[in-house]
Amino acid sequence: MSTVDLEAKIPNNVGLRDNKRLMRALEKWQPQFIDWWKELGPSDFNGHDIYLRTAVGVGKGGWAHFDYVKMPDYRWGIFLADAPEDRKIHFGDSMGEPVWNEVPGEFRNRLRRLIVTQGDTEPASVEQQRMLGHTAPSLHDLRSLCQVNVEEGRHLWAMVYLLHTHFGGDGREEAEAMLERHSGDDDNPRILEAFNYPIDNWVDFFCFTTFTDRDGKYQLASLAESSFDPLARTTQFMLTEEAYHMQTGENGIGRIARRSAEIMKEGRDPAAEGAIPLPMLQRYINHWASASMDLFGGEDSTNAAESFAGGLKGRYRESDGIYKDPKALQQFYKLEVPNDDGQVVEKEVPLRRAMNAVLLDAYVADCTRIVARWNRDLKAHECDFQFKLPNRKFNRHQGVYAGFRFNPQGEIIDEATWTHEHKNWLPSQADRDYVKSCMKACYEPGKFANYIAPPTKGPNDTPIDFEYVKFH
Ligand code: BYC
Ligand code: FE
Ligand code: FE
Repeated sequence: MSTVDLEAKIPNNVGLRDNKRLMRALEKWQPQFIDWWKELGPSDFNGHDIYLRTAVGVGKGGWAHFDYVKMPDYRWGIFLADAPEDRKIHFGDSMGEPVWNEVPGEFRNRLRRLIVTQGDTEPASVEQQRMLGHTAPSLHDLRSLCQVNVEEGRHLWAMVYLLHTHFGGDGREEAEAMLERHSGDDDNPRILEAFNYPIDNWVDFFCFTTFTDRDGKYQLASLAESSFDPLARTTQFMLTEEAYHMQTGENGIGRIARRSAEIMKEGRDPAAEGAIPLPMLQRYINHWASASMDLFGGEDSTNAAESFAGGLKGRYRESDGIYKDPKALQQFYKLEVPNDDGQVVEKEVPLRRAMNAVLLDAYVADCTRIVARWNRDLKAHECDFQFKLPNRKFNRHQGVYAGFRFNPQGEIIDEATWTHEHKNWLPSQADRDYVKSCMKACYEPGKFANYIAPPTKGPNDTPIDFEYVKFH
């Protein structure tokens, strides 16, 4: 078991005290991070006392502590999950060899690229969400937003730790660049597309935490299989925090849908009273589900093949031994690919090159379960409307379906049909204006904006009228 040092300037279980050079480097980065938080984070809520969870260790059960804290005073720590000392590489070309504690030269660039890409998404999401507190539908939701934001900040710390510790001077430069790229910036945007889209209302936020944080879950899970042990253990621990982010999204969309269903059950129209019509909610789901599917990269990818071969990035739950061929050299993946004649044909791709598609399969199955849960709740409220996860071919900007038009059912369509129909499938300006008009802050304990039902329970067994955020 690792020892946790909570007294240190940067709480950690990585023995920072014994590595003065690293400690100094990170202590130099810390004020830059705080400056970034104050400038580009949820800065208008920096003076509030917020009931937040802080990671304080990695043991099962007791890993977190709840208390009131002002966000800039949050104790962003560096934690690696415990792992067996003799862990072995369990997939790819080097199977059976001991895992690495240092970065092998041949994989240095590829690993750095993966870590930087992962790290970049974390502050990006905080930037995207920075104004949302002003329209929080309740104190409960305002707290959730702040919780998600501080933890994404910690995830940035997790990646910056790896860069500083294992990548020398260029790692330190990459750490600084994390605070220089900005979401939506014309000249220096965030790396992945979805992290440059605005999130300025709570429908976007709950869709993002449902679908985009869930991409985070699958990417982190595949990095948690890595042969580079520090990366595996860091991402393993990040997953414990991620569960709450996805729950925030799933519950948020579920509560908005339930509120609309309640209004409809009484024979009234959600659109007439500032609630969200369900077909409109479906369009936001379509937008964020498809944008999040793009985050898996191309379905046929040599990058993915090399990351797998090198043992840098495995499949979802690779270490559970659920795959027949841990080297993935024998099999092919049947991929549906559009050809130039506008037909979708099946192509056999060597399995290693299809690793992004394999991970996307696991993701789609997971999203399908979430949508089914929303639908069960709608049924329970005597509502006929049912949500549908858009087909993975719909509205894609990355991978083999990019550049073609598909409807949400996954049928290929021509440009004219797209032009005519897309406003029924993706949020239109009118939708955005309407949703914006519904966003009204509700800061009274136990009260909720009209478009959203209360949650069934609060975090850490708190009652729903708990004063999650103290305004002074
Ligand atoms: N947008 O070979 P390809 C999270 C680029 S979310 C823009 O097909 P590859 C979180 C790609 O970089 C999880 N560019 O894909 C959630 C490549 O460019 P280069 C984040 C894209 O490399 C919520 C080129 O296109 N973690 O944690 O096999 C809140 C060809 O790509 C996109 C990770 O992403 C895109 N969507 O796979 C907070 C894990 N997709 O290199 C946090 C680390 C692809 O030719 N990253 N491109 O210039 C990876 O594993 C891989 O980089 C990707 C792409 C899965 C993203
Ligand atoms: Fe994260
Ligand atoms: Fe997250």
